[in-house]
Amino acid sequence: MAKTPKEQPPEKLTGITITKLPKTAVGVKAIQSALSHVTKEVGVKKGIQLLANINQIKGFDCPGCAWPDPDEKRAFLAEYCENGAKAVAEEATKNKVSPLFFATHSVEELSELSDYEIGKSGRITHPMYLPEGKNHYEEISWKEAFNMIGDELNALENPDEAVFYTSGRTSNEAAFLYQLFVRQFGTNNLPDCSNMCHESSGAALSETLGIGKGSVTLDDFNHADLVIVIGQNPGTNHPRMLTALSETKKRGGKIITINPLPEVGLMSYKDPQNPLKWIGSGQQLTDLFLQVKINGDVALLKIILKLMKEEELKNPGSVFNHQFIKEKTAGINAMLKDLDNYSIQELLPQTGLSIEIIKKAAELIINNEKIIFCWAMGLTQHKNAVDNIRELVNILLLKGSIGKKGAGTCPVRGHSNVQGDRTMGIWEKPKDPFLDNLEKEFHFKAPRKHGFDVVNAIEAMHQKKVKVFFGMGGNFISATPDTVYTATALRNCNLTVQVSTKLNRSHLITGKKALILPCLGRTEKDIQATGEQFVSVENSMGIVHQSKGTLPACAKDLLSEPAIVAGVAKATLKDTSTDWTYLISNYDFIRDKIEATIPGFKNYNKRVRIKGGFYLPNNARDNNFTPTKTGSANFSLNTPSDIGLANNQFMMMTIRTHDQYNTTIYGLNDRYRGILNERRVVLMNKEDIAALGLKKLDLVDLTSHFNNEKRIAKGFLVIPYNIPKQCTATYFPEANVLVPLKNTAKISNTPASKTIIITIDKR
Ligand SMILES: Nc1nc2c(c(=O)[nH]1)N[C@H]1C(S)=C(S)[C@@H](COP(=O)(O)OP(=O)(O)OC[C@H]3O[C@@H](n4cnc5c(=O)[nH]c(N)nc54)[C@H](O)[C@@H]3O)O[C@H]1N2
Ligand SMILES: Nc1nc2c(c(=O)[nH]1)N[C@H]1C(S)=C(S)[C@@H](COP(=O)(O)OP(=O)(O)OC[C@H]3O[C@@H](n4cnc5c(=O)[nH]c(N)nc54)[C@H](O)[C@@H]3O)O[C@H]1N2
Ligand SMILES: [Mo]
Repeated sequence: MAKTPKEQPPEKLTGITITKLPKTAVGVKAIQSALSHVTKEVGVKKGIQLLANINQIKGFDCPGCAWPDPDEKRAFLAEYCENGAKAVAEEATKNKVSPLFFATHSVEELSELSDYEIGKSGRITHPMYLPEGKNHYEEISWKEAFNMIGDELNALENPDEAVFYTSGRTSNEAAFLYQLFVRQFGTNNLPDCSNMCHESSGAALSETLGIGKGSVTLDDFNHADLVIVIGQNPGTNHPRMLTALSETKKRGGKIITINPLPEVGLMSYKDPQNPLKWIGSGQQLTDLFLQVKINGDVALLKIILKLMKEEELKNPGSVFNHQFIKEKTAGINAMLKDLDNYSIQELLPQTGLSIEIIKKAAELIINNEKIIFCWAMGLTQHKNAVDNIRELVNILLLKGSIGKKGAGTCPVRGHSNVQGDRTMGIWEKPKDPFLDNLEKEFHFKAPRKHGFDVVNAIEAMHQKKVKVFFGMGGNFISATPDTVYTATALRNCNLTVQVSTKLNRSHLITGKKALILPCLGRTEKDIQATGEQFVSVENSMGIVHQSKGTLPACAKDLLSEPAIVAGVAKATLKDTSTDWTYLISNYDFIRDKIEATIPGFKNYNKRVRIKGGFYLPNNARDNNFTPTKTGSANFSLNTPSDIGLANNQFMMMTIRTHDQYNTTIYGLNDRYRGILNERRVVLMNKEDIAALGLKKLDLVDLTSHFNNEKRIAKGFLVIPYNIPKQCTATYFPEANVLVPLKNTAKISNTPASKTIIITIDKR
């Protein structure tokens, strides 16, 4: 009988080095670091070929993040970015995971490796099958694999007993076909990584502005007076955004940063596109840094709103944009009145800031009109995450800072096509008009009952209500909260299927039976019956454009994601009238169907071939808020955090290092934070360390507290760091075991992975 594989990386420490914090981000060091990753993974020649093709008009879309490319100017090394280069190197690696690899390594043995080591094993080359009770994957043919999935799905009592997860790299074409198959099969169980990511932004923005996406374009950064970057670390996670921020600065705009950590990338930066600037001290980006406490953002924004109101009462017309408010918005009086329910005195301790520095921020907001708010996971992964985002919308609405050049909302998306996947219908809560269109075009009855999101899917698997899990990309066990609980949930399934490029822990924590279906990556040529294909993706600013791989497939048995969906659909659906073989023979045919069912894609095949792609319609950008329930942009009432910490408790946020892509660990260095060769660390304030009687590099165990439940993660090194008191930081995914499944954001149900209450015990 096989032993149970480990759902978590081992506790093993790797030999930490602590360095001084670098003074600037990017510059020569970044180029060196990228080149070393690329040459290690793919060699010099292929490396240069790859780097020259990232984000070029005719190349592939960088799988690194969803930040847009400039419409016109692109340098030879494209929109060069260290972490983009690492993402590409990771996919194009020479290392292969072959049937022989699986024959010589048991699942249990592989699970003892760290996530870093698992990922470095390489690209999966053949479809693989793990039979019940066995500890080694075996090779299986595509036909047998598809039939097994079809049989298992058709044996369910109800289509709602299966869930179909998507990670955000899947192309528009693959995502559209996938949701079509899932809905023809009969369920809306389409959870996706968005549920753990920007779902809170979508919820807040739809309610207040009538569109779940951001409103700004890249060009708006050239016109903004003030950019506020809140809850985001672009130096690591969206490095190309630093170029846009630097443009804002060059044109005299100001930048406010709101973050518990002084992230190096936001503080100072050297333009990688301009070698003359690689030497010297770099450009200072942030003008005003507010080192807020974790989850103190609503309190902070509320104080700013109160200061704005106060000033407006003193000098009517000096702060608020009355014309905009009158013509375009609803609910201002209730919002202003609600501010009286809070006093600055009471709000201030939650922020950890002085009133003087908040006044400086308020002044910048009061004195400028073209304001952009940028944010990411620092706002979306809290219990009151939707409040965070609605509160910043309140500020923009008071100023009329939306729907005009140089102003608006900028939720910076994570995965490179996470926004496109949602546009294509990857959503557990589809709207009726979308389903109506699908029914009309494809002649079937679409399910109307809303499906499971990520958290509810885990719950349902745990309760054995769901028996088949299908993952289109991603790494479900490591990306989701509550690792131990989620592992039980996955193990309860009869069959788990992963469509993947690289080996990850989700291939090791499986249902009774498991399949791995290896697919082509972004960087690779996709050849179908009518020849070479390209796919399309939508970036964070709603531009749809082409992506075309340039490398030969890393193994001959790989299929594209659309071909895998077609294979599963044909093996599962008995009476489908959709011609799946025809649709995948030429992706233009899939795009024709997208055009027929989804608004904004008129002349898709023609426009996607235009250099740089095309913008999707965006009502907020056009200063039109009629799609909201009231027909106007809505002010909202929001509540600060209600979490109280006991004396010995700390707030913990789980964040990314500079050397990872979500659960893919590129390396062990967090260079910009000066922490090298170790991931099991807890960043703490010096005074807190002293108060606990601890010292630098002590080994501690972390316990999280939720309701009356406790979760433990063992073996972390204490790192003194510039972080507010009672705040701590650990890295995702090592700390996910501490994130309680039910500790989620109101409305969006996003796991609150940045507000975990912990206690810290010395070993
Ligand atoms: N290289 C690289 N690029 C990536 C990714 C990656 O892993 N690696 N992941 C991609 C994905 S899917 C996403 S969603 C994005 C993630 O991009 P980010 O959201 O930038 O990623 P996180 O590391 O989660 O960082 C959150 C930031 O918010 C701050 N923060 C945490 N809590 C709070 C709070 O309560 N208030 C405020 N104001 N700030 C807070 C943290 O200090 C940190 O700087 O990046 C995408 N791009
Ligand atoms: N504690 C904590 N948890 C978090 C977060 C956090 O900040 N803190 N962040 C959350 C966020 S924002 C997100 S988006 C999720 C991420 O959740 P996921 O998207 O599920 O995770 P990834 O690590 O991005 O997935 C990596 C795997 O995707 C596969 N892959 C890569 N490229 C392709 C491809 O082109 N096609 C296919 N089919 N597979 C591919 C590879 O096998 C790789 O191992 O994690 C969430 N979890
Ligand atoms: Mo994300």
